[in-house]
Amino acid sequence: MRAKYIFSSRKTKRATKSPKLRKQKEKYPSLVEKIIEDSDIILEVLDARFVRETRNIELEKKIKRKKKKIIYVLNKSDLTKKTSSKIPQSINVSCKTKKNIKKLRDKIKIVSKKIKPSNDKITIGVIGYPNTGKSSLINLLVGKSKAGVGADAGFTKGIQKIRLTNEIILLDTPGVIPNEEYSNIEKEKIAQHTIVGGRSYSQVKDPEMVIAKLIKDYPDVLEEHYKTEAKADAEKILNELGKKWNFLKKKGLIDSDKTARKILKDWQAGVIRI
Ligand SMILES: Nc1nc2c(ncn2[C@@H]2O[C@H](COP(=O)(O)OP(=O)(O)O)[C@@H](O)[C@H]2O)c(=O)[nH]1
Ligand SMILES: [Mg+2]
Repeated sequence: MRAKYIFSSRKTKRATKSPKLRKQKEKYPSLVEKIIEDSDIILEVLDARFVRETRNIELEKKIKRKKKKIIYVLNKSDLTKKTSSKIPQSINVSCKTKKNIKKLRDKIKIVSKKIKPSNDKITIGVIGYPNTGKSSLINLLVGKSKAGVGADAGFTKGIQKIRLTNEIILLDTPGVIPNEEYSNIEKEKIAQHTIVGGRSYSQVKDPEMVIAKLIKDYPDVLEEHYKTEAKADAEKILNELGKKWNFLKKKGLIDSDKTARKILKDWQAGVIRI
C-alpha cells in the first residue's frame, strides 16, 4: 500500500471532541513500515514511565536490519521521578517542561550531518506507541504547531511531513502498538493499552476491569493519590470514590463506570504520579 503524505501548511487545532473507538487498522503497521523504508533516521518516541511497554522491538529489528540509525526519545519525563534511562544513549525529554528539547534538536542535526555530510535532503521518521507525544515533540522541535496534538489515542491519522531545517524533513505518523502486544479482544491486553495510554479512557469498554489491573500493577498508587482507605480492592475504591464524587445512578447506586473513567482520565493525563 502506498502511504499518502500530507504536507502541512497550516496550523492544526487541538482536538475538542474525543474520537470514536478506533481499531488499530491493518494499514497502520504497514504505513509505519513504509516510513522506515523512506527515512534515513528514526526517532522512536517512548513514554519515560513505560519504556518497556511502549518499545516496539519488532520495528526496531527491522530498522536495524535496514542499517538505519535509531534515536530513542523518552518523553513525558516530567511525569516520573525515576530518571535513570533503560536504553543506552537515549535522551530524556519533556514536551511539557521543554527539558532537553534543544539538546535533542542538536543531536538530530549532528546525526544528520554524519549521514549526509553534503547538505543533502534527509528524512526523519517519528514513530512510536500511540499518545507518547510524537506530534507534541515535532511541534516543539520546529517551534510551530504544525502537527496535530490530541489527548486521545489515535489522534494522528495520516502521515504529515514537517520541515525542521532546509535539509531535514520530519514525518509525523500514527502510533502503533507492537503487533505481539496488540489485541482488540483480550481483556488483559486492552487493560494494558489503556494503562500505557494507547487506548483512551473514554473509549475503553470496561473501565472497571482496567482499574483492577491498574491496582494489581501499581499497588498503593491510587490509595495514596486519592487518600482512600480501600486497600488494593478495586470494588471498594470505586465505591468509595464514586460516593465521594457523587457519581450516582438511579436509586442511589454508585456509577462505577463513570468513577473508573474519571480515575483513568486522571491517570492518562498524568495527574497521578508513579
Ligand atoms: N505531561 C506531559 N504530557 C505530554 C508530554 N508530551 C505530550 N503530552 C501530552 O500527551 C498527549 C498526546 O500527545 P500527542 O503529541 O498527540 O501524542 P502522539 O499521539 O504520540 O502524537 C497530549 O495530551 C499531550 O499534551 C510531556 O512531555 N509531558
Ligand atoms: Mg500524533
